[in-house]
Amino acid sequence: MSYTEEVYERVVAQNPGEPEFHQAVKEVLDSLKVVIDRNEEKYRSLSILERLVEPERIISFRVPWVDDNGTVQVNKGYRVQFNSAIGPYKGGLRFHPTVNQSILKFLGFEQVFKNSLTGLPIGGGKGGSNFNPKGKSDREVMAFCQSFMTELCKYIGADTDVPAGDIGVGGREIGYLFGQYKRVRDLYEGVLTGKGLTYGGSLIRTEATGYGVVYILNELMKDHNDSLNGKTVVVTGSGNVAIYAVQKATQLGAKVVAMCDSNGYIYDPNGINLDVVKDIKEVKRGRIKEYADRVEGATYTEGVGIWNIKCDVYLPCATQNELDVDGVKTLVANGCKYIVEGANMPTTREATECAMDNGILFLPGKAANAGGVATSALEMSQNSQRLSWTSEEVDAKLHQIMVDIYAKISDAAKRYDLTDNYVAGANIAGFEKVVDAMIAQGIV
Ligand code: NDP
Ligand code: 2IT
Repeated sequence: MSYTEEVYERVVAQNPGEPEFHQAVKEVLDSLKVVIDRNEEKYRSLSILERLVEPERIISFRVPWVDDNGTVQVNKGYRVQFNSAIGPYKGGLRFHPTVNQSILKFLGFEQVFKNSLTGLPIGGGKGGSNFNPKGKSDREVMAFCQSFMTELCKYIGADTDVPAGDIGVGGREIGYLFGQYKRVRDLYEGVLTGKGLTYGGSLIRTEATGYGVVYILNELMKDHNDSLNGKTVVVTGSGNVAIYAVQKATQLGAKVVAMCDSNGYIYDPNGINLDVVKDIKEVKRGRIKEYADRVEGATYTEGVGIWNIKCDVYLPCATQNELDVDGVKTLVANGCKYIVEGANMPTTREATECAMDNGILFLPGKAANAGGVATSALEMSQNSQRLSWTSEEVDAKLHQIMVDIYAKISDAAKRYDLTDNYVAGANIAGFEKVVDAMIAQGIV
């Protein structure tokens, strides 16, 4: 059995009941086999892979808070501090009822390679809670965030671990979390990113993940003598990543015709009116269904199946494993040529292979959505300098980072005779920097 297979079996045996974590580890280890095989003895002697798949630390805690009826609620809170070889732990917080240790370990593991690809000095981490912010009052969200941070603040800091947003955690939540950190620790520091612009946030951080997805898509298309201009695009989700992917794709001449949330999807043959989506989602915190009531010619379909809409480019920007083999087969049959992951691991393993086998050009989330965390790292730099940069400066840096990531993953794939396999390219290029730093720092 190869070293990568041995370590995968060990992960499955030692982390029972964590299917998402197993899935993320398997994809990375399968890609790394070609790299490990060339130097197996060295990596084995240092137990590099065993260390890579074991989080440095997992913090798990109780989060009690009082709801608007005066009832005491209790949620689970976590922070997975996965790997600090190249910098302080960095990664988002997810508040969603499905959050558990498996999901946060998969996200933390992916984050290690993603953060490495950005070229910036950030290690990998992830955290969150099974708290469901949907339908909660602002006061309830604040009470939850304050309780969550009262415990989490013992383990984070501007040079230790810097959380940010993810599903269910946006500007409102980051504000409440930052306020409580400052109050308890008495430190005004860049301990969180995605902050509001009046208290240390960076311009373009809100837009960064979605913009980055489209910037790297643009590089991929240029490299294949194609362009976004005139293309039909489907974007899944209607949260932070989806909204700004739609905005940038539209600016670059594409027509985005569909978006969704967890209840259903909208189709607008005239091209999505993003002002309406922003009002529904960012202002009213409503459902995507309302779009069809407000925009003439648009339709709403309850349930899954957004992949049935014909498109040239498909950008899954909602959640893990949202796109399966049947979805990909339909996309292929309808002539789709590009899948670029805005979400983390939105495509199942089988669906990813099916897409690549059918000639779809496929960019994995750890490369394609890295613009968010990269801009978080730019927020950290600005906080350290106690300065803030203009939106043009931040956007130009973000754009260059995405261009560089495309070059890195494309080059890594070519070096191993895997041209156009950007899944392997991203895993290999991400690994190379982390492993070099781990070896240099000894057995820690
Ligand atoms: P948001 O909470 O802003 O939005 C999530 C969106 O996805 C919502 O529209 C939500 O719908 C939808 N969604 C969630 N679950 C499902 C489901 N099972 N089926 C269909 N739609 C679903 O989160 P973000 O936009 O921040 O995150 C989206 C993805 O991008 C996640 O995978 C996240 O990890 C990843 N990501 C985020 C980054 C960031 O900077 N925010 C950076 C890099 C990656 P509903 O309202 O119905 O729940
Ligand atoms: O998955 C991700 O990269 C994020 N949710 C953003 C993390 C960050 O620290 O900005």
